Amino acid sequence: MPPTAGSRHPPSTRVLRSTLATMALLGVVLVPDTLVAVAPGSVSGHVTIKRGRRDKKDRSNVLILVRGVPDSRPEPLAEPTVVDQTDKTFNPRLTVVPVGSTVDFPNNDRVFHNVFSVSRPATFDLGLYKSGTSKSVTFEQPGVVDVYCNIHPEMAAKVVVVDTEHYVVTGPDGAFTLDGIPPGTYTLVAWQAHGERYEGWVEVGAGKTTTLDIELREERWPHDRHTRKDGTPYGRYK
Ligand SMILES: [Cu+2]
Repeated sequence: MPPTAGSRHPPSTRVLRSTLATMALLGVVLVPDTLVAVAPGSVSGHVTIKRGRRDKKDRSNVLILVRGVPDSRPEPLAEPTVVDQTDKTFNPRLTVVPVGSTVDFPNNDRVFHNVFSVSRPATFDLGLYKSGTSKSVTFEQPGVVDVYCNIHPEMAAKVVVVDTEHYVVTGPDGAFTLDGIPPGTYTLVAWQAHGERYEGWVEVGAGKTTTLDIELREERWPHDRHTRKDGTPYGRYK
């Protein structure tokens, strides 16, 4: 006879076992909320960069990020970050921002510039603007955004928009540490503006640090050819 609703009979041992097995499969933990929090882990390591046969001394500007961490959407930067234009150069050439952040592009040069991008994550044209003025872009989509000037072909910068809070950009020593990652198996990406990238699994244990050394090969900067904002090649200019 099937049990009726409201039956006082406890479930059979077999039913209880299979329920527990299902809960285990679903990752349900039968402990009070205060005990559920699992100690986060870390990933740390070093990046080395090969240029030709040599190890590059400056190992900065490699973006390291961990993909696939649940609930890892970042907060936008509280204040805009700045990509300056001086001596017909963008400075810095690489900027990494969390999605939703704003970047200011002040013109501190003696000449006019026209900052634009035709990259899919952010297409914009700030138009010609003079020394001492500034324009801004808010980056809403993750991805790599190539920023150029429509007048000066040698002006090139990249804004990388990330949709995780688990990222860091290396300094000259190439060391990196990412803390506060919940235990799990994720994809770790090491990306540089020009050259090889690395992508591999990383296992993060509760309260543990996973170490990882990465070697990347660099290409020359800038190696990419680009057109003006309307798709035509740059002509001669004075
Ligand atoms: Cu320019």
